[in-house]
Amino acid sequence: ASLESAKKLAAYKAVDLHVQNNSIVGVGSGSTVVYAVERLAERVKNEKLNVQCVPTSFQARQLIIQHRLHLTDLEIHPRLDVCIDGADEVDSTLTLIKGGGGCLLQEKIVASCAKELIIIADYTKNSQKLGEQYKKGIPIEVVPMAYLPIKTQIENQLGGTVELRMAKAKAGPVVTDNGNFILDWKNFQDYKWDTINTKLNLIPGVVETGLFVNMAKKAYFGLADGSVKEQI
Ligand code: DER
Repeated sequence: ASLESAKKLAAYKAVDLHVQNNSIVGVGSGSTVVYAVERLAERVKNEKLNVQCVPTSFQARQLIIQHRLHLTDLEIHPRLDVCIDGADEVDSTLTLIKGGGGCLLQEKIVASCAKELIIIADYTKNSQKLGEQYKKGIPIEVVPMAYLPIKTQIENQLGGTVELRMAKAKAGPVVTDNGNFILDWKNFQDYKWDTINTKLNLIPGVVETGLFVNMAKKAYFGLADGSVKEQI
């Protein structure tokens, strides 16, 4: 199966198993989630489901609106039944790297409000340890004025190299949906990720990290042979 069909398999399985009538659903960001929104819209139409969706980015918001799904937010629904989202890498303990698409802040907030975070991904995200397959670094959202001292502090305290994420379709750095910059921390060694997540979040100017520790309840990986592997 192609990478895209692997993504679709995982997305459909997650929507079919974790969404029911009256579900309040957190919609993640990225390319895999597109298939989940497609399946959600199909099920809402065919089964006349009452589902409301909380977006995790401008992209997710557009997907919800384009598929005529009911848009809501955390002010109306501070508690969600499920959040379905992608990941850049998943390790053997279900610790995630997220933020490859630059949407980690709202993703982590919405995921934290959901009873269960369900991850959908293709087989290239399924690793034993973080950094095995995903080589673009751990994303860290930072307040723009502080990016350089934060970069220096991470490199001095934790090693590796930290790069300011530059935009492709715009001159200068990537600016997130929240008006912040993204740093990508590469060549990191194997760490206790909950400790690292806390250390990083304590650095003044760090808004959030792409380390999702002890958050995911389950991950569905679409495999090359057309099957879906579940990891809990
Ligand atoms: O940026 C993000 O956190 C996305 O969810 C990313 O981790 C997964 O994006 P993909 O489904 O396009 O690989």
